[in-house]
Amino acid sequence: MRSLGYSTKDTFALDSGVVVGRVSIVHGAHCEVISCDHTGAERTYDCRLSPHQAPRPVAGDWVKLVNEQIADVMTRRSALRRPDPNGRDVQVLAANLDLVLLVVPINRGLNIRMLERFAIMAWESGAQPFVVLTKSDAARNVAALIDAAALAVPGVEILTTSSESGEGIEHLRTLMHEGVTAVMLGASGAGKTSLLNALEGSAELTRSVTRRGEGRHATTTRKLYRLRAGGVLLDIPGIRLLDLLVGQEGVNETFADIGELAANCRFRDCAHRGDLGCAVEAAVNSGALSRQRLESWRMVQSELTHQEHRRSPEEMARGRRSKPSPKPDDHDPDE
Ligand SMILES: Nc1nc2c(ncn2[C@@H]2O[C@H](COP(=O)(O)OP(=O)(O)O)[C@@H](O)[C@H]2O)c(=O)[nH]1
Ligand SMILES: [Mg+2]
Ligand SMILES: [Zn+2]
Repeated sequence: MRSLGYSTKDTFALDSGVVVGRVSIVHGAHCEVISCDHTGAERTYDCRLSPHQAPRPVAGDWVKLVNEQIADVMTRRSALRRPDPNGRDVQVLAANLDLVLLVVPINRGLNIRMLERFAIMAWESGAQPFVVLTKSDAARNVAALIDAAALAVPGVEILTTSSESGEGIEHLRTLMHEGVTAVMLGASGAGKTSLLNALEGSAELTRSVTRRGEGRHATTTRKLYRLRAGGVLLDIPGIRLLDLLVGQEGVNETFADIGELAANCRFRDCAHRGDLGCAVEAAVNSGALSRQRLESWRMVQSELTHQEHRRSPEEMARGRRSKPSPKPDDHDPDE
């Protein structure tokens, strides 16, 4: 079970006589479950998904098998979510994660806004975010970009990597030890597959996708890779800014610097928008906080309101009557 990422953080007990497995891929109405018995012998099951199955299993889920079918989905200790296509519901991308790698390239500068949003989504998942700035070999002013990233996601560790030079790869490997389940959150083209190949020391994974011409298919399935370092990596599709789910907790964590300043605002419900005695705006005026940072926070806050409205039709109708809802930013330079 350890080889599948079972960790001390998983709360379910491994009773004898009960077959427990981990979901590796979901495709349509089927999913693949890998189980492992006390001797360490593995077995893969092809399970049918019943439309009544709630919650719907996703990659990373631990499930109980009865008669080779899923009888129960174990309580998730963390889950990465995004809005579903209609924007009203949320879709779970991967479950039971320990580490969310925010994979952002720096060969053409750093997309701060993307980094902030990935961090919000990661914090919301309940797993630990970790920033991986990729393509450092092709980047300029790396030190300045690291500083900018540190301001954008306070308290989150940052690593620069290059799949070309090998920089940071060994460090990454040490994070992905046995019992760790990780996921890479990044736009397509960010260097995720190259990173995985660098970690594993093979070009196997990229090749198999192109050779069989399954590029499109491969991005819609979810996979579970057992890494040589001992951990498990769940593959999710490349994420676009549009796909990001914004939540208040994730915003608070990601903008902890603004939260700290806000404690000194005169009014507890200060909107930091020309309010009397606003400590956040005072910090911008004194240069202690960048104006861009406050702008990011404002944008994310209005997106949060917008997403909440979309999930509640009555609220949305009410919002339409009074004022137009702010539009989320749907610009994604990588797509
Ligand atoms: N210079 C440089 N290019 C990279 C690096 N990693 C990936 N690339 C290039 O970036 C492109 C996208 O990489 P890929 O791993 O497929 O990104 P993915 O879509 O996130 O899986 C490819 O052309 C890679 O060759 C790197 O460390 N340095
Ligand atoms: Mg890829
Ligand atoms: Zn204020």
